[in-house]
Amino acid sequence: MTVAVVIPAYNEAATIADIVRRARQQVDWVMVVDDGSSDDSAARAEAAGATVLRQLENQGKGASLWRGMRHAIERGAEAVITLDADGQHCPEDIPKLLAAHRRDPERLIVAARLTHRDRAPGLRRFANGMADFWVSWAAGCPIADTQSGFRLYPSRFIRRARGPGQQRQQGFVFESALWIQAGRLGCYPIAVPIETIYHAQSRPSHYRPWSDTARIVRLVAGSLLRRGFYPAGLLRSLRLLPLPAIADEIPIKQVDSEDRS
Ligand SMILES: Nc1nc2c(ncn2[C@@H]2O[C@H](COP(=O)(O)OP(=O)(O)OP(=O)(O)O)[C@@H](O)[C@H]2O)c(=O)[nH]1
Ligand SMILES: [Mg+2]
Repeated sequence: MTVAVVIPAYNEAATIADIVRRARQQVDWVMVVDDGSSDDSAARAEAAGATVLRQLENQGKGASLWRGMRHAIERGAEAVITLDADGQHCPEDIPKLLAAHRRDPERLIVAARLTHRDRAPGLRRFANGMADFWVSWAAGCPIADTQSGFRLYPSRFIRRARGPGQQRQQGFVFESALWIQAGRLGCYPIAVPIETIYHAQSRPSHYRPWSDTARIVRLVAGSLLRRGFYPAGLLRSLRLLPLPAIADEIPIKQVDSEDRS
């Protein structure tokens, strides 16, 4: 199976080479999307063995992920694994995602930070718990750790999914939009548990708690409003109703655009 690892990077010179080297021990094809970094992330990634796609101006994590994912499937990848460049995701966990994909090739896989959750800062834990509830509701299926960027996407899903069109959707919110699309397409996510890692000395987060959370709230609110609050989705996300074998047939182009709400 041809698998590509796609790593979005914005000023990650401190960690990128180590992550690329470790990822290459698991998978031959590792791609870094450098998003207008002002440090030498791109050069370090290349020297460590990654293919580097460069964006001269910063476009956001979502836009970079989408570019890397499309690039990979256009060149024959059957699945794309995304992971962060800052050392919070261990490339050594990649085989767990691949094993889950072999068992269930149509579904998305999320590496969920379920072990040692107490290592995450309290506020972050609270925000992630809220996001899990609302995003799962809008997706109409239970999703553990919706804010984890360590995922496996089957190429069939990427071909059917819609990219981040508007500028406001190109950042972190895009990964939540993909969950909603996955629910609509019946590619219900499966979680594989991983460790929660927060390094004491790590750089400040690029996630902006207010504006990025507000974008996720708008995305979910717009999606729920358009579907009349989607009561079946709420019950399914809480495991009070079984998931349908065939997804609710809602064309992807009508969903997930906060700008149309
Ligand atoms: N391409 C691109 N990648 C980004 C951008 N902002 C963040 N990233 C990458 O996205 C990944 C996650 O960013 P973080 O800042 O660690 O955000 P987070 O992991 O959600 O938040 P924390 O839990 O606080 O670390 C890293 O690989 C970053 O380099 C961006 O503007 N463009
Ligand atoms: Mg991080």
